[in-house]
Amino acid sequence: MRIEHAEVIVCSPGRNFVTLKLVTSDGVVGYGDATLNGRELAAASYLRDHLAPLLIGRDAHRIEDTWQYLYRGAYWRGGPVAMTAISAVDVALWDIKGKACGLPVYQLLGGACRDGCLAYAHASGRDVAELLEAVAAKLALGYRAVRAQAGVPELRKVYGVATGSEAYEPAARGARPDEEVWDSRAYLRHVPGVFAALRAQFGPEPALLHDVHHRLTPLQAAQLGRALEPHDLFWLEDVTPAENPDALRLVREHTVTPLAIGEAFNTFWHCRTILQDRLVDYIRVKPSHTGGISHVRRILALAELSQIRSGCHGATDISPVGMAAALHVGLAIPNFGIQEHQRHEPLVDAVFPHAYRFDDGYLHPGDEPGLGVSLDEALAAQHPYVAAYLPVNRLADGTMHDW
Ligand code: GCO
Ligand code: MG
Repeated sequence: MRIEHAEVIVCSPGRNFVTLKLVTSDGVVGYGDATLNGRELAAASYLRDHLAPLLIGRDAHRIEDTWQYLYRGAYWRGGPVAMTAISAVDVALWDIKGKACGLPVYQLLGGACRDGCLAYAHASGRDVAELLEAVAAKLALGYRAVRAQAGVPELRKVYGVATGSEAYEPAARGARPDEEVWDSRAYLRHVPGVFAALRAQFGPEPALLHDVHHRLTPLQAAQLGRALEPHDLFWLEDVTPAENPDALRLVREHTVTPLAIGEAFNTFWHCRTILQDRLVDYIRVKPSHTGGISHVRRILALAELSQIRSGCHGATDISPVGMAAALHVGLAIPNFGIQEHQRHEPLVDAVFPHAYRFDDGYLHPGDEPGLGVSLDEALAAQHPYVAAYLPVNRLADGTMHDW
């Protein structure tokens, strides 16, 4: 079964997605997600101009060999653009293998280790009252775990907090990124009270998560972790900038609040120190940006040896193809932790009809052969690419800040 056709489809049904479509000599179609938020066209070009021509004529069943060929074969290894493109090829080949065998991908990965994947929803509010309502709404939908983000009184706008009645979307359409103003001290003063209010309202049972988006120094992160200890967080995410795992050592020494990191990692090499030294409790690598199902599976197998669990990134920029891939892995690994579930808008679900489903707090990938996701190409074509960016973050004096 040879790969006969490789095509990159960029569409924007409300937000941008890059999808790889592979077709084999037997007519089997496989999809992979190559969406790189705010840098979509770079990943599309890497795939279209550099990888697609290498795929034609290859044996579609040789998933691992193709991964090695694309990763080791390139002198310029790693990085988000290349790894997102390789991820899409890998995921599309697992989709094809599943369809060729008539089995859902999770069966090829060893079969289900659980009945469903615990999911966490997003809730946010410009103030605490609004956040309490948003969390109550997610619990009413059946979620047992909720990520809570709140506006900070001194700050006009905070990333991760919806500005109106609509769910927040990480990237905003426009030719340049929006600029937000950040103040770590104001944020640190505010957050512990937010979680005290959430526990007072909802009691000890719901799992509560919080995302810091890489904005603190190690000492500030340690202070926050400690201040949140009485409120029993499921995890505190991305407390310090992602590229420096050593920053987490100091955080770890001073707090027992569980930590998560990894949504911006693209190979095992970003994870090595963290896994070896057990610097976090949850690792957020996912098939879409971290080398596909093949590479994520390896990282998570190593994580298991350090009692670290998975917590796959599942924001709206992970397409339904990427979500399905994460769910097949999540169902099959022994050390699954939790799956982020920022729901897509109905138009996205219409462009990518899928078998995965949410029920009573858990996601299940479904039992269709392959990933169980398809692409309505005619509908996708009605929604062409629109430039959109994640915001940038400055301090009050104009200094650029991490996020
Ligand atoms: C999360 C996130 C997202 C990311 C976005 C980047 O869901 O945990 O941090 O909002 O910033 O997915 O592309
Ligand atoms: Mg995050």
